[in-house]
Amino acid sequence: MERTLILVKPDGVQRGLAGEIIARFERRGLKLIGMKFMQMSQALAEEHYGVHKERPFYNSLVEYITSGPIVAMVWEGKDAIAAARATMGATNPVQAAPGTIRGDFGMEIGRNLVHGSDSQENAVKEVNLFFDAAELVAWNRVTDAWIRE
Ligand code: D4T
Repeated sequence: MERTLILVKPDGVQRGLAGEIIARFERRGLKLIGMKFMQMSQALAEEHYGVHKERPFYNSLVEYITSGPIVAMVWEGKDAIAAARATMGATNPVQAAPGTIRGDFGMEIGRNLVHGSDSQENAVKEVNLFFDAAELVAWNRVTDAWIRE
């Protein structure tokens, strides 16, 4: 079972799309095990996007992600990382397929609405960066038998 960190970025919240975005992961069959509404500090943003520090878009990326509240979530499931990224669509919304979050709601890479972990290693790091263990909830979902074989 994998876990992935998903963020509804500030544009998603400001545009009133948080519920719509959350619903897409929920109805896909991923299981929500942690969620908080928060504003990212400069320090948290710099750590989260540390891998992009030398890239030309780094400063605008940090400015964007700290510019307003976000919804941070942990979703769990078999192949959760790949499933969530497929639901999100390509990083650049212009290239994202219709039916994906970015393909349905986005126009620019710098306003791409959601973040999702891109590997198991990064998922573990990112979940730990945003959540304490006590903030994650282990629960039985009664519909699991109809979602997983
Ligand atoms: P995130 O991390 O936001 O889920 O995006 P991805 O995992 O899909 O894409 P990424 O790590 O390659 O990029 C991180 C973040 O930087 C923005 N970005 C990226 C940008 O503004 N300009 C660019 O040229 C690139 C490559 C978008 C996502």
